Amino acid sequence: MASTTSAGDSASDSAFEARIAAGETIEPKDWMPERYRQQLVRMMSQHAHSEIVGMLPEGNWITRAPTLRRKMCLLAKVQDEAGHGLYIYCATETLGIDRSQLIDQLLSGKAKYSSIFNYPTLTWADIGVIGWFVDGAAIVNQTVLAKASYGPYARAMVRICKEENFHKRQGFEIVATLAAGTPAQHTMVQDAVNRWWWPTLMMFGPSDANSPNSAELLRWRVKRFSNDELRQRFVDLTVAQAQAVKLTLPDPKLRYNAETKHWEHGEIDWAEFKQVISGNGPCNRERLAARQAAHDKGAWVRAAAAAYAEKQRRTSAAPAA
Ligand code: FAQ
Repeated sequence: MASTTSAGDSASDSAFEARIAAGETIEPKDWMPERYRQQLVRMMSQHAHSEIVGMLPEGNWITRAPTLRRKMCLLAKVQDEAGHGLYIYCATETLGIDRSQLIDQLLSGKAKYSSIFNYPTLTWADIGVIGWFVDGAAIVNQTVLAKASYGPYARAMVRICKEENFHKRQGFEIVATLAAGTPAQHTMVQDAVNRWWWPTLMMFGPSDANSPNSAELLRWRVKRFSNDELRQRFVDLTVAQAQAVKLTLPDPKLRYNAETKHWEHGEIDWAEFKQVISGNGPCNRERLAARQAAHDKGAWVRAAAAAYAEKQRRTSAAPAA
């Protein structure tokens, strides 16, 4: 478990900052400032919650996948997301917080999860676009987090990114198939692109000028690039992919700047983002209600585990006959 001491221990603080500056990896038993620990618990638990809540919009389509192959891919993808959530919960527990506390924070609304999972999946094309955009954005963000200063988080990201690559490919394949299909299929996938583009850009978080956590996280090398830098990287990668499948990104201001060699995009609707992260997005209530119902249904498992642990404790405490 992580060890911290109260603020003001400047020798420990300086030694910690020197380790970060030298690019060292911080491990659970190493000393760390309490604030570093808290920031990691916040960010990692929100990430874990996102993976788990993120199963809901896609899980909704498993029974309606159009072919057996598509169903198998989607099933595997959704199961992978569960695994990602579990790795990241385990990594967060190394910081001295229990998973049940983290789940309570999610269910009480204290902890956030990614804004993107509060939008509905209206058609099969949404499943393709989620793989392409949402997993594509997650890869851009998480490839960098694989170099984060906290070892357990960074290591979890390595495997997760490998799986996210499969997720993105299966999504892009669905999109490319629909885009080259009948006019009705092309219209359906263009509609999904129109609805998911802006919410995907919001996944990267508020603009740098309005990102209260970034300075600290960048200084401690948890984040290696800012929210806007990663968002830009995603836009630059995705424009060419959209062109390849003849789909239009819904931004009339999108234009290539030959000097900066970047695609400039229009203004993000930050009012919508604020609404979604404050619990008022299209599906926030539905998502939390689904998580709460799953949690309630699992109560017997937790009770059985607690009873078994109690039995083990009694058995090991009893004197040998
Ligand atoms: N949604 O100061 P910053 C995936 C909050 S995984 C909701 O910039 P920070 C895989 C932020 O928490 C997707 N809230 O914060 C998959 C903070 O509030 P707080 C999840 C957001 O931490 C695919 C406040 O705004 N990935 O997709 C969002 O420096 C398909 C101020 O923001 C991760 O979690 C948002 N989009 O930067 C699964 C990656 N953005 O806590 C299933 C790890 C910001 O102070 C299906 N996380 N907020 O109350 C990160 O990289 C960072 O935490 C950011 C936010 C970039 C998300």
